[in-house]
Amino acid sequence: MNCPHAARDAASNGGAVVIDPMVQDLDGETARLRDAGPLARIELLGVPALTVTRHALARQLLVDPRLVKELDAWGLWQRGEVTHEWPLIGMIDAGRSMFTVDGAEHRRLRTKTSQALTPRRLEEIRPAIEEFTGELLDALAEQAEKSKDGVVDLKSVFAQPLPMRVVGMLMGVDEAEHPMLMKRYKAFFSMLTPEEERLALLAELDVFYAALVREKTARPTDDLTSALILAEEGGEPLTEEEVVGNLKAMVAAGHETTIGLILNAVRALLTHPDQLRKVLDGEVPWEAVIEETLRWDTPTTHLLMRFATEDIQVGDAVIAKGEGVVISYRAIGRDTEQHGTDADAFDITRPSPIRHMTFGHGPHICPGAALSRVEARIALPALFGRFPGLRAAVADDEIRKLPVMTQNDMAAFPVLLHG
Ligand code: STR
Repeated sequence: MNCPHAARDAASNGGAVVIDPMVQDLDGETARLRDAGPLARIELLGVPALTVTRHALARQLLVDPRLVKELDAWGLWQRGEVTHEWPLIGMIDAGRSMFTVDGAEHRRLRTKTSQALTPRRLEEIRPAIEEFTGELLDALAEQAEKSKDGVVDLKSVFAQPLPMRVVGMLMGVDEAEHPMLMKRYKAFFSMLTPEEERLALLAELDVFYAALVREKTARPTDDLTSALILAEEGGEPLTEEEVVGNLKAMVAAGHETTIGLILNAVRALLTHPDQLRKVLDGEVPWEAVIEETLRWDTPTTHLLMRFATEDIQVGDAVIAKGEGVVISYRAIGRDTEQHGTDADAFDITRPSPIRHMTFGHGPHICPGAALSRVEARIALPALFGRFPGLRAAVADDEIRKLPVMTQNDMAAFPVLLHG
């Protein structure tokens, strides 16, 4: 690799937007990306890529079969200019699963998971999600009681454990393992984690998931992991590697992204009290809060990565064969061509339905979309119902993002439960 971790300025890299690993100014960076055009040049820790910053272009490229997930199609990887030393490689080289494969094989890997996550099937687990929510609201009250100033971290006590419990239940991961998993994923996503440590923790996770898959093979239960193992009549069963790949994709995606949805919605409502009033008065449905949060403050900032298998003409520009293409969902949510000149404003009264693209588009569209909506639809009204005086314990500009390049992660969200 040329100049791996050096943050070069725009002048020395042909005007590419350098993505800040410390995430010091997410709104500024989102605006710069949008201003850099529909297909912007970016630099990710010294590695050049293109990124899509417009809704319409993403809609087109996300169904283009010339863009593939297969890492071996990446020119920089073929030439050894990107290696496992690049801190973001784990976002792409995540094992064989529905996240990393295209075409007919992708359908084979994905079908069972998407069937298990339809709104109808999710009705069956709604009572369990409500129960987890109630328990975690109790935990919030307890923690606030214990702290001398009444301040409690809404992230670590509520928004983080809830999605972990839900995806854990769905996939059959024992509750005793949840703290271990949350700790490892936190380190995986953080740019401050030393590279050896990141590689070691991924290896440990692989050992853990492989053991779980073997256990479920020996003693299947009624979770999705067991369903993925069991051969379909007439169909080609998934290999152990494929089940492990899907399992880890589900756990990583299922808990990481929904934390952001819940926290960003609470933050947006607390900083827009007039809109919170409308929701609590029943004038605007919770669904509108959820969809507007998904558009305005996307849990995923950038999704890595697809590769061009041939030259692709895009307007006057060309995505050259072998180039890497990122999808910048946060910029896409703020696309003025799609959402109007006030795209930067949080407004739950926008004409419905809000056509955002936060769950992606095309064959890889998020299979967990309905699940995350159910979780947020339960968690948000329950939280504000139990603590109507909920407010932030720090000024909004004191809320820090974690040093995570691809995800929109708050470090913590200190709140007071009673206004
Ligand atoms: C994290 C590391 C891992 O072991 C497996 C995966 C595959 C699924 C990925 C996940 C990753 C990172 C977060 C992703 C998720 C799919 C959806 C989620 C990209 C690489 C989003 O942020 C949209």
